[in-house]
Amino acid sequence: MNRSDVHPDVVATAEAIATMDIRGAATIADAAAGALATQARESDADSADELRSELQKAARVLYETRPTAVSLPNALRFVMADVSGDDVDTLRESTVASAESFQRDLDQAQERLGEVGANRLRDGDTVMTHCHSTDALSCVRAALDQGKHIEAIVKETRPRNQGHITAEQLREWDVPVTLIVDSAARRYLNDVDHVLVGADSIAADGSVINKIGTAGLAVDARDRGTPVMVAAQTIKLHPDTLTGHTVEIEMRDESEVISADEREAIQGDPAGFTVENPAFDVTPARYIDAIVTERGQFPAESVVVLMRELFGSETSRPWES
Ligand code: RUB
Repeated sequence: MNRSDVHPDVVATAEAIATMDIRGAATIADAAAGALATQARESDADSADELRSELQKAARVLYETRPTAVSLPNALRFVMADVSGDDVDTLRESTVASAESFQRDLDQAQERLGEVGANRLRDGDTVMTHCHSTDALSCVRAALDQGKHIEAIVKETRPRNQGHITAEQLREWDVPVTLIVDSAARRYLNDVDHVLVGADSIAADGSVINKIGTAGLAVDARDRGTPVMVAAQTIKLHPDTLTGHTVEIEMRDESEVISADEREAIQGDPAGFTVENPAFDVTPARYIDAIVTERGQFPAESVVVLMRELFGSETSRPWES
């Protein structure tokens, strides 16, 4: 594909998503919508057809960054679905308006799901978090706004330590935080009232795809009798799973796990060893107590109904010609 038709700011956004300077499913969706608006606003296309082709190329560059969070393709779908115009200016304005309206809806959905999730949290509860999820934190924020005292045990989330971002945000809100290494989670599950995580994608069978380590945490939580709550806007529902597709799990570079120097130091035999770095895992529906969305709270097994209602059986792929 010729990337020269794609605005440099869009390419920069795509690179920031790929390198995780922009990360987290909702934030990625917001950035992708903003990038499509930039492409429309800054384009010097002479015709609507030319601008349409540029938008498709921009969507492709964004789509190809990270494979697991469905909020990215869903953002491209939602923005492009509301775009129309026979002349270039009308098309430009409608793209910008559609992207801005999508971004507004995203913010409102997060606020609304926070209120729903907060109703599950009681005054004095402790939550255990994994990774950094703005949807999950929205539930804590709303509970605090309701005047509840909430404490948190925060898993650091190797290899990229997104738990540190969660700890920082919670401390800004004056929430007492205990930071633990991932392998200490089971030890502390008796001390918490909820496991609270976000989602990158939710499949039609109710399984939740989230940061690697979520599935093991959920199994341990069930063993300990601690409820697992997933906070996820409906943009995390993966419509392709309605027709049997599975969700691709992103494999990331080994340098996130071990540096070249460390590898050198322990590589005794010439064949060396393999490093695997899957970024996400799949938690089956049976380990999840509730999925909290802006449309209310659902048992994981029933999200398929919501998915059909919101997406139907056919989904568009605006990044393809
Ligand atoms: C982030 C992650 C988050 C979800 C939900 O992974 O797994 O739990 O994306 O986040 P990464 P949000 O750091 O690899 O992007 O609720 O903010 O959408």
